[in-house]
Amino acid sequence: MPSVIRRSRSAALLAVTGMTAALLVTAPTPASAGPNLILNPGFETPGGPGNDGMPDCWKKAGWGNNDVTYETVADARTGSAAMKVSLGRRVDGDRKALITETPLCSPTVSPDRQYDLSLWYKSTTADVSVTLFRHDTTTGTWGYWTDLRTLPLSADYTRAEVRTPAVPPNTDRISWGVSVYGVGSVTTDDYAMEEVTVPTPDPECTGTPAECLKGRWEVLPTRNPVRSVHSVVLHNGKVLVIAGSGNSESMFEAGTFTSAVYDPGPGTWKQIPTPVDMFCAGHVQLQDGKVLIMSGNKGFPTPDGRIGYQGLKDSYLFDPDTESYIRTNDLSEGHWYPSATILGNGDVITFGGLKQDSTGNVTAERWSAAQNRWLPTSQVNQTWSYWGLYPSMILMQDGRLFYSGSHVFGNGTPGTGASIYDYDRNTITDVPGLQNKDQRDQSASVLLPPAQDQRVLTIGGGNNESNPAANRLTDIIDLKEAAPAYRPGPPLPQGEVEQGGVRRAQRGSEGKMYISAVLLPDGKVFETGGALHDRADPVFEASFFDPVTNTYTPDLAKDPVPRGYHSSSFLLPDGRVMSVGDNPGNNTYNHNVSVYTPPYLLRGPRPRITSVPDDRWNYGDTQRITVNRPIAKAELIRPAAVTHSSDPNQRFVDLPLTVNGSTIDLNVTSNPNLAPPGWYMLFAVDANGIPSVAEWVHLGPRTGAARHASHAPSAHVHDFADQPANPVRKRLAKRDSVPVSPTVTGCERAYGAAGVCVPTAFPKTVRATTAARCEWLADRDFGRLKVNGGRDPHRLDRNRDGVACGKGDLRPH
Ligand SMILES: [Cu+2]
Repeated sequence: MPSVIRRSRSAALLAVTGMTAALLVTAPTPASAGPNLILNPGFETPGGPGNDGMPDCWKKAGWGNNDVTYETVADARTGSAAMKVSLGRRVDGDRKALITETPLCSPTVSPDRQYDLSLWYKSTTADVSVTLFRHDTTTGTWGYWTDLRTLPLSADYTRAEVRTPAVPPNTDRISWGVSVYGVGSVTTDDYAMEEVTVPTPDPECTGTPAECLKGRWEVLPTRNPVRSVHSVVLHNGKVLVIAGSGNSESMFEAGTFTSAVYDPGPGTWKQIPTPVDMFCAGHVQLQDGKVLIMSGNKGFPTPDGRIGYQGLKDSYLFDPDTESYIRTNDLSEGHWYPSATILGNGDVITFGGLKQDSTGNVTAERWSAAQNRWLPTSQVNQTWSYWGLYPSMILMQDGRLFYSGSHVFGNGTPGTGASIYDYDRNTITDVPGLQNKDQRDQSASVLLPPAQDQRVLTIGGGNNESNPAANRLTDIIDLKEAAPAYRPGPPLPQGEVEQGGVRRAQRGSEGKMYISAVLLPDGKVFETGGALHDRADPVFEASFFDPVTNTYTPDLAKDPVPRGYHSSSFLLPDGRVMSVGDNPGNNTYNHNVSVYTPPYLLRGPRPRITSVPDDRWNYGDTQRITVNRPIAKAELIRPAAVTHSSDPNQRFVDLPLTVNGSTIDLNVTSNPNLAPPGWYMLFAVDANGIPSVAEWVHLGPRTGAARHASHAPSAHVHDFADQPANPVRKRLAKRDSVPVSPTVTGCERAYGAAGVCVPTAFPKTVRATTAARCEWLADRDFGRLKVNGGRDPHRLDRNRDGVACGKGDLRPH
């Protein structure tokens, strides 16, 4: 049963038949798609002199080392002309007939709208994709936008159709064509492009009016049984939380290491035997759904302040089926606070952190998916660079890594604070524009939806050593640019800060560190939690960032539980967001768990995915699902594996649609770097932004390891970040490590047990007197603080009785 949209499109195509001039066809049903926005859609109008032999409003395009011929042929589906693009010899690159990028020829579009594109084709190669370009109104230039789908081999004319994602901001026109990147030919005819209007029921508020605007929080009746620092959403919908010692020296000494699995269905927790102190390890989901955990805590800092935290070399897999840990081979060195990024072939790359002796680790580690083990250092490309702690390394669509500048503790890296690392060439290039790079400690960075747009947002941060008020800076970078640079975004909205039990509105440039940023199925980013200072002064504020408009929606409902250091928030498969943890300077831990219901779940019935016949997907697939009512988009969201505001693998991969009523064909990217192999949540979302409950699908080759991503032919990776503004960084000589101050954690070890964190620097607003400092500590429930090692750098033990802030210390001296 054809839908309204279907009918009007067939009508438009019928009307194209026999046309000989650039034409506009009006759809018969205004409730549905509009006119065909393509001029000369069937190549019937020849181009003038100077159009390089191409039909009117079409041009030759492409790049690379290959032999191409363009022919206007009589072998048309309708009319008397079609376009044949043939690739002979090919080393690299692609060729296409592209809509001429002039105001006359290229279709006008509006940001946030979606468009249905279609054409007829026959082919002798399967290395063919529909490629889009966009005209940016801020730069006045054309650039690559996205590849929407691949076209299967077809000897006879067949119709290909695909729905675009929402048009990005600052876009007024687009151009598109069929890219050929394999040897063979593709003949195309009868292009069409129509604006999408998806009929959806009027949303009806099922909560209070305020809830329908701002969403609502609930604090769960059950509490988190462990002092968890790490949260991983498993492919069975359960949540693994890992504490290890949970930053408790006494638990460390007792060898009490914990983790737990939460089952959102019954709302139950199960404790999991935990072999080592995985406190401040790294973690990432592998392609088979197991969680790879690397490093952890080998030892707490010594009381004399000479040695800081020490990193384990141990590594484990967590198996969601058996809910147990399996030991792997060791890392070559310890990495307390490592990064962990999964690559397009399923390998994992890890940088940074502290070694077994508490020095800074300069060795990169690589987990081989094929060998199921960590590779020896000699088999891993090394730059001997120190990337700091939890450096946020995001996989780019061409396989390079973008270091966003988000990190944990202290200053940013030397240079601009952000860079691109090319593993294959083993080069690092600084990227400019990150604001205040030395105050991005525990900022949050996310690859914005959709991943195909290759834009990264970095929010807030502070500096736990100098301890300024955390900032509200926002930086956005478009990695598709030839010379990408961060540009300032809108300031983070402000909320209320609680200081020593007193709440007040934030002011001036006050923002947050310890921010959680969660990608939602409607394509927005939910940011929540955070604090103003080093492990102190929680900020109650939450907002949405919309990547289409580049704006925040401020003043959402606020998590009633403070969520500062060692907190995390993550998307559940039902579309809600769960938040756990808070570990302030006095080293208490908040075991309350809260769950946010976004407004999209309070606006009437949700669309439902009624069938997913195949849950094992491969790259370049077209996968058919059915839904119970019209949807506007669908996507894959990689489940969270988050700690310390950092989840560089979090991504939202758009699935361009081919819609036929309630049957939807999903066009899966052919590029593993856009969606590394593994389990994903599949959401279907209606035009009101209401998502379905997720279905779990596995993306990746059905057997064995993924073919090496860089060897997969790809239409469009050539013009990404290939003309960087900065030169490649000078190679460093081989070295063992870099010195890292034991105070990197922002804690003065002269006071209290390890894990307790008297700040190395008090906030600027605290006067430099014993009384003011002791009052600040008392207001934050630090309790009795022993003075360690006879040092008293903050002058808190004036009477030298070995206890800070005692009565005798506060009397005038
Ligand atoms: Cu930590």
